[in-house]
Amino acid sequence: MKIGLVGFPGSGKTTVFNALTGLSAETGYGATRGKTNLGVVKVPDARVDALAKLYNPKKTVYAEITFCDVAAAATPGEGKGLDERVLGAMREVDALCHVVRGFANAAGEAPQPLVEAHDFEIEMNLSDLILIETRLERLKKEKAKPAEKELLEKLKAHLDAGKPLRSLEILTATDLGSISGYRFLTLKPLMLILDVAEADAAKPVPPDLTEYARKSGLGLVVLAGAVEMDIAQMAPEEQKDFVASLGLDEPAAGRFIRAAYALCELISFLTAGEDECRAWPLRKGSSAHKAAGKVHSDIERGFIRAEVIRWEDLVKLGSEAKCREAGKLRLEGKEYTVADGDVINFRFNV
Ligand SMILES: Nc1nc2c(ncn2[C@@H]2O[C@H](COP(=O)(O)OP(=O)(O)OP(=O)(O)O)[C@@H](O)[C@H]2O)c(=O)[nH]1
Ligand SMILES: [Mg+2]
Repeated sequence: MKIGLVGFPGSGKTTVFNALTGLSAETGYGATRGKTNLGVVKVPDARVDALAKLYNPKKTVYAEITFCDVAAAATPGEGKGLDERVLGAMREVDALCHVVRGFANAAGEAPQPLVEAHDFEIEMNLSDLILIETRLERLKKEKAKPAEKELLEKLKAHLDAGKPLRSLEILTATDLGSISGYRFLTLKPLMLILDVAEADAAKPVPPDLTEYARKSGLGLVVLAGAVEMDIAQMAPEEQKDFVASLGLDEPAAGRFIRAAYALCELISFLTAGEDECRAWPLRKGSSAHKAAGKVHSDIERGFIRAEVIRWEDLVKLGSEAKCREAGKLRLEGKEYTVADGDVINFRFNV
């Protein structure tokens, strides 16, 4: 899963990228011009921590996602818009996190988060519209594919009304399949990240931005990018003390990473034992059979049963045997829909 950090030039994308990944890509307005930074991050997971405490395993493995700091516009001073190359790079990712500037920049410009969030949505909307119009022009000449034409006309009307495609509820799975090749920006899951100055980290989010996010059904995370970037550079022990001194339980980056993970419609199922405690990413709504395939193709092929325990029960009762005694271990078949936080032991035969 690749999640794009996107936004207007100088909005704080690379700063947030560093805060999330602990890397030190060059920041500063224009520093990322022509470059794309990539970083893999572990998804913090208290359930994995709790299981690892119980089993003391040789290996502890967290789920991972990739963040991509999508390069800013091509030339400095070109204005605030997004160029084709940036829009193209945005099409490559699975979900978008829009980094909105919430701090006064070096030029002394006050932040205008609501304007920025809205303008960015318009840029994406226009970009999708242009794709559709180009395609419709071609279809007109070909005089074929009436179904595709009809569908694209519907999408166009929705975009013309200023609405993102993700809010078009009439799309069926078949529709979505047939348009997946376009990689429409306004169809991708989207979340807002407001990058604020340190002094504003604990202040309430501007109500107009909260309202905008609520109305558009978008997640919203507030994060003091510059401080979080410093935190990410610290040794773990130092990090803990510093975060506590700010009055937080954990770095905001952790909260954000989990939100981005959920944005991609991913859940985690867990496996636990003396060898390894591990979180496995799985698309929400997937079957136990599919989950088995994540662990190993042999397990998928020879699937017999999934032994499922809720992680809370396992941690509370202390062992699989105790869970079995207490009736907290369930036997599930191939079709069982895996839930977030299920600890699964697959029985298989090859
Ligand atoms: N005060 C303050 N400054 C910040 C914060 N986040 C970023 N900045 C500053 O804003 C400038 C731009 O930040 P970047 O993270 O490089 O922004 P960007 O979106 O990657 O910029 P481009 O790649 O040019 O589009 C840098 O000088 C940062 O130090 C913040 O939370 N507070
Ligand atoms: Mg940058």
